[in-house]
Order: sequence, then C-alpha cells, then structure tokens
Amino acid sequence: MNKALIQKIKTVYQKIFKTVPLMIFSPGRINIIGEHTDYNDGFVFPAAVNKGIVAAIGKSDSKESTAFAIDKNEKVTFSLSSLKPSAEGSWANYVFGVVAEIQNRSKTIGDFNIAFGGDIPPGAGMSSSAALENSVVFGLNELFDLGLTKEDMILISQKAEHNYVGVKCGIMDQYASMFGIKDNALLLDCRTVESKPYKMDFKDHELILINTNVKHSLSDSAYNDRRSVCESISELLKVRALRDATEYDLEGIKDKVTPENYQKAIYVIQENNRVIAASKAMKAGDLKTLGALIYGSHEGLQHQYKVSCEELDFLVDQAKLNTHILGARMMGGGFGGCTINLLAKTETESFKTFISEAYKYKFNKACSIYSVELSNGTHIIQ
Ligand code: GAF
Repeated sequence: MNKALIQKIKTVYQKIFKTVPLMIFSPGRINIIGEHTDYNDGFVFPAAVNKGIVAAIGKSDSKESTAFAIDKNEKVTFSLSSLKPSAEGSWANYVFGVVAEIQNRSKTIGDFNIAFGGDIPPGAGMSSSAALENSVVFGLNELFDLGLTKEDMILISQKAEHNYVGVKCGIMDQYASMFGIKDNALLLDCRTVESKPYKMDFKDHELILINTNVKHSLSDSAYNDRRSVCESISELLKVRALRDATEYDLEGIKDKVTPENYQKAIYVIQENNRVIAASKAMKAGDLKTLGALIYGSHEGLQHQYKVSCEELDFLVDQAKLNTHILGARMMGGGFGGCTINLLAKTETESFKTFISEAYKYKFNKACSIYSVELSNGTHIIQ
C-alpha cells in the first residue's frame, strides 16, 4: 500500500477539519477475463489491487458536509437534506450518489467531512470510481453505525453510479473492490453475487498493465447502449439475461436483430464461456490456454462487441508479435484505459522498453506501465 499517499491524505484532512479521521483504503481492480458479462448476469474473474483510493472521513459538527478531492484540489460543501446530482462528469456525484442511496434505504446519517486521493489514474479502466464509492459507503457505515453488510454496500455503490453518475454498470467493480482477497482473483457469478477465490500463481510469468492514457469520450453512452442491446436481445429470446442463452438459441432469432447486434450477443455468450474455461485453465496451471482465452477475449471486444480503440488494438497487436507474451487484451469498459498482459518474467523489462518506444512512435504520446499486487478489499487503515 502507498504509505506516502496515506500520510498525505491524513495530514490534509487534519489540517482542514482539525479532527482525527477514520482512514479507509479501497482498492481498484484488474480483470483477468470476463468483460461486459457482469450486467448479463454472467461470470467475471477480477481481483482487487494494491492501488486505489485512500479516504479520510469524520463527523462534522457544522450544519453541512464537505468533500475534498485532494488530487484535483476541489472542495464541495453540501446539505444532506437537499442532494441532487452535480454537473455531468463531476467526481462529486460519486459521493452524493452514495449518500442519496443510503438515505433511500431509510438509513440516517449526520453531517460529515471526507478528503480523498488515489494512485490510479482516472480513465485507466481500473475502477477508481467503484473504489471511491466503496470508500464513502464503508466510511459512513462505520461512522454512523448503519449496520450495512458488504453486500448492501456494493449495491449502494452500484446504484449511486446508475442514478447519479448515469452509467448503468454491472456489479463487478464494486464487488472486486469490496471483497478482494490478497493474492487471489475471484470467479464471480454476477447473478448470485457469490464468488470463489483462485490463488493466482503465474510461476515464471506475470501480469502487467499498459495504460494507453486515452479515454475516448463516447465511453459512457456506448456502455449504456451495449447494455440495452443485450437486454433487448434477452427479451426477444425470452430469457432473464444473456447468461441463459446459447449460440444455438441466438440462431433462432437471427432475422429479428441487426447483424451488428447479433455479433454483440454472440460475444457475450462466448465471453461467458471463456471465463469458465479460464478459471479451469488457471486451476490446472495451464497458462498457455489461459493466454489464448485472453487473446480471444480481445478479439471479441474489438470485432464483435466493438468497444476497443486504435490505441488498445495496437498494444495487443504488438503483444501478439512476441512469443513470450501468452495473452493480452483490453480491460474494463473499453474505448481507452489499460491492456492486461500475461508475459514471461524474463521478457518484462525488454518488452516494457520496446512497447514504450513503439507506442510513442505510433501515437506521439507516452503509455504508462504498471505492475500490481493482488490485494484485500475495502478496509480500515491506520
Ligand atoms: C465497467 C463497469 F463498471 C463494469 O460493471 C463492467 O461492465 C466493465 O465495465 C466491463 O466488463 O468497468
């Protein structure tokens, strides 16, 4: 965990609010495989990481609440009794949304102050937003003794994102951030919202993330659009969600959907199967198969689900040219953010140098490369 970040957040909080805060770490996440399957009631394979949001939170004895985004040096003061969404794209919506959803569950909170910062760049596709939502709900639950379970808390975080941020996300990010287990990835069934931990030992291989450092602006509307395509196809198929459909079922309604949407539904069905296959490969220590499934996932996201972008495709294409890289794919919602790469440890340094130069040459822009450790979910820190 980032000790300097924790110290900074604590010091800033104490300087402004003059009290000793409760400190919380809420991690971001990676996802080994299973993209856009969560809102189809399907399977995903994420893990919490040692990068995320650090929040300092405490009760306020004034008649208002304050949230301070330290990295942006922006402060908002608000009243708990008259909450409404802030401007589109504002970080304040993650805080307001969580407060509003707690109130919707008839839980009472008092005024509070929160200051937070993080070490995941926004737009990296590592879910700094779920980490922030979880840190707020976790902190408020502790401060005001609300008696919420972790399951309640992630549903509150998810609803905040739906109703205040406007992204109709699934449950993967909030779940992974809240329930993460050190050194493990979680095979999560997004229908039952139950997971099975898998110890991640890649032996002489490792995962690295490469951030394109781009986030194309249509990402939120395209996300909601994909979700509604999946829901309308489920309706046509008369199933609860695409998780319940097979490619054979889909064949039966082929003439009722556009070829583009047909491909999107096929992608979801295939990706769901890939997740199960990947968890089996992981268990068997078969990294080659795991890597092939990861490449297959990208292929589907690029050509069928169409949520990739030129920068992500370039990084994956370059990875494919290197025989020491077993798999690479875009991670998260798409249209920017990171790729996740499974590569031989002996190759890491030279690939980092190669890909940094190649990316810079192609896009006249730097990529960023991260190694991450798999970490525990949202928790109190000292
Ligand atoms: C975003 C969403 F928040 C998740 O719920 C998930 O759908 C993901 O995109 C794509 O797999 O991170």
